[in-house]
Amino acid sequence: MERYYQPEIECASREQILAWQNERLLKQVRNVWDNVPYYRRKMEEKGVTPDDIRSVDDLYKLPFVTKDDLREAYPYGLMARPVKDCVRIQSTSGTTGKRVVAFYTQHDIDLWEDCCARAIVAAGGTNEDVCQVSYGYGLFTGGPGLNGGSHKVGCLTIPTSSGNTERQIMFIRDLNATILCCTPSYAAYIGETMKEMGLTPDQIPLKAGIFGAEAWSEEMRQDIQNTLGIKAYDIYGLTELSGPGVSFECSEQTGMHINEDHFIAEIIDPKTGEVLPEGAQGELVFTSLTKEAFPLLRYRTRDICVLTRKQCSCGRTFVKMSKPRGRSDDMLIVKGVNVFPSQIETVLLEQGYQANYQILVDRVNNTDTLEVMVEMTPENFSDNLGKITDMEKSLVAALKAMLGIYAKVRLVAPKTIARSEGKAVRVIDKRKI
Ligand code: DLL
Repeated sequence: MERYYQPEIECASREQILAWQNERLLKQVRNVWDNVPYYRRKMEEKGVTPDDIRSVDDLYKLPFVTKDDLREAYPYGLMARPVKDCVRIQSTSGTTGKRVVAFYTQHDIDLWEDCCARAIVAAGGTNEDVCQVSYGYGLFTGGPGLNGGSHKVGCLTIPTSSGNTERQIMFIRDLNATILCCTPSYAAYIGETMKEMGLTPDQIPLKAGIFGAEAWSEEMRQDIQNTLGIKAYDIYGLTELSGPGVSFECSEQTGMHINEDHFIAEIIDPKTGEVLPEGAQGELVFTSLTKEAFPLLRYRTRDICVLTRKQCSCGRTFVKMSKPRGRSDDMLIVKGVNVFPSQIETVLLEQGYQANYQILVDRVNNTDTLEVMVEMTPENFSDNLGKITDMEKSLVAALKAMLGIYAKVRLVAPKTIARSEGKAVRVIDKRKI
């Protein structure tokens, strides 16, 4: 039977959800106009005042906020509350440009942890569960967010953070952990290590995993479910909007319910900014309705996905987003063709490989080159050159069928590619260097 953390909210009628959104949106727009000079300037530039926003239908009138705005306003320029009201910051890893720093009041943290608690209960969690949180702790939102959610549900929480994989497995087994929270790539690595230790799924007490923070394919889900003997649930979020728990998967495992009492989602055409109808693929844009310290209106995530309001068998009424196909800035354009790393991953897993791969893009004599380095698995490993060439050829053909372009394939021995304990680095694009 499906269980909910806050059933009266998660299963509210559409009218009720819309009523909450309308009321909170008006309040939030007035709040940023009054308290954030950066926002007021952006709204004035677009010729819009709080009086122009009377309901969610007027959302399109508001200007977008982008990562560039966050950089420009860094660090305090988008805060709607004085520092004395804030109790925490979290931050992104800042691999591209300046870090994003997000601020939280105690109330912000409370609501964020509720969102994470909804995800844990949707994955079957109760106060009888032991929840191991193997996302990184510290500035990254994964550890603190799921840790807080786990406390709210009343699970016994094991805050291992990431790394030290054998110790992770020791805790899972010794303390009978039933729920594992980490990135999907780390879950795969934990599974691989368990296999090497001779452990079969029935010797592992886990029953569910809550995996997110990076794109992962359906095939990778199957792989992790089989290796760990669990049901694997997706969870999505970003630092700018608190962290994990913006949306989460239910038992149907067909996309993530967006916590619409806190966030309004839109899909736009990333090129024109035009709002697209339900079912169309485009860039996800969020408006945070309840955040006090660091509210964002129409924030462009760069994540590409599809929204659906089709009734869900779990009983939740929140709109669902598909797994992000990738980020618009992760999308590779190779010889003019759009390539998402997730498409390559799908092919590799369909062909019996695991998600241990790296994509190398370069430009030689003014022509783009695409190379996929893939590990053989212990099962299909061979050191016979003829056999390896045959295996490479068959992958080249499968990739060509999926992508429409030639990708060179280089098979390497198991354990050649570095494993990730957090977000995996899949793409090395030398053209940018
Ligand atoms: O990754 C928050 C998080 C932590 C989500 C733990 C889920 C679990 P950032 O580091 O700010 O925050 O990165 C946000 O990661 O815009 C997406 O591109 C990507 N992302 C997050 N969740 C998913 C997911 C955290 N389930 C960026 N599937 C987002 C695909 C995801 N991509």
